[in-house]
Amino acid sequence: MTTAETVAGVLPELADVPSGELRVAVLGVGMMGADHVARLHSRISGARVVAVSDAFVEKAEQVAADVPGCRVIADPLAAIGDPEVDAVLIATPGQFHEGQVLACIGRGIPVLCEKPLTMDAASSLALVRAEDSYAARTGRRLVQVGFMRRFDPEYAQLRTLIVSGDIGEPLVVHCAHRNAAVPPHFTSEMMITDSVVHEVDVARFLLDEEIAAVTVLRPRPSRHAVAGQSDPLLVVFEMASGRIVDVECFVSTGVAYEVRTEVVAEDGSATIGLDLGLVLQTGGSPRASRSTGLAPDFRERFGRAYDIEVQRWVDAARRCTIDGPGVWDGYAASAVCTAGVAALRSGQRTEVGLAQR
Ligand code: ISE
Repeated sequence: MTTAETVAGVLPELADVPSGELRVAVLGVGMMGADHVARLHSRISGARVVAVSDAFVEKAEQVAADVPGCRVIADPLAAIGDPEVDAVLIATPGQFHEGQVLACIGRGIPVLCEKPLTMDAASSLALVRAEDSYAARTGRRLVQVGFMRRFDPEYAQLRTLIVSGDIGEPLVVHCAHRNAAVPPHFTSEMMITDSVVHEVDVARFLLDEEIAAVTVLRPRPSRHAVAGQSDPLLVVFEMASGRIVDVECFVSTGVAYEVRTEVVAEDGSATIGLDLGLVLQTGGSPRASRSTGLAPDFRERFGRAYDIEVQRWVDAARRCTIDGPGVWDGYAASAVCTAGVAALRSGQRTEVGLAQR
């Protein structure tokens, strides 16, 4: 059987595509979107970028010029509606995600949406409801959310270790999320919605339960912090079962991109993100592989995770499904961030009100 026949048997939209490749439109070609275009073009199999869209048309033209056959479609909704587009990767600013994801659900095509799913819990819930109603009619899920850390080999190894029970019941998780620098428009609220949002997903992914309440502490700000910003922040998640996850979010360290996670469990602890591989401490001596240096930014630190994420999304889209965090995970993260922003502003412990599924 040729690839085209295999795929045509599964995803009806690909029946007319001679190569059987998934024809992807990438919306938003800033730093992350341009990185995804390059990834899809050069490292991912079974897909090709046929259209790009960006508010800055010149930028879109520049990116399209490197991809043979790629068109610039200025209006993102027109790109979603284009009959030669089978799937969409959204990397536009968060405020545009709701309408764009809704349009993909409306057309019944798979979408990988970069985080955050939307800017608040209510709009994310609207997407959950829209996809649920599509799934009830067709049995298909369409929306995958770009929490790439789930695809990072170290995070995957850490989760496997927890699930194995070898370190016993996890009790506390310590996360450090440090960026060397952020742009001047980056507010304290964005530290929650743009940075800590990854730790929200990590906490839910590693511990397999929801976050019940959030508290945000503001230590004395660094003199390097963007004016008016509380940097660093200390964010505490109370998990539904009573475990605690603490997150130090510090986005103007001037050092490097450092994302670390330590799980402290009843019979040992394990740490990732030290550039040492997974470091396990269980009564014997710590075990670690050798260090190779710190990554300057998230594209380098999580490059492999992004490659795995996008390849698995393409493979799944060709089989009419998703393979990774879905719309509920995006909604849960939005709900925690909405509570987190309220906690940041009020200084009070804030409960997360999750809707019923
Ligand atoms: C950025 O948007 C990301 O998603 C990075 O992974 C995160 O570490 C950074 O803080 C965010 O600004």
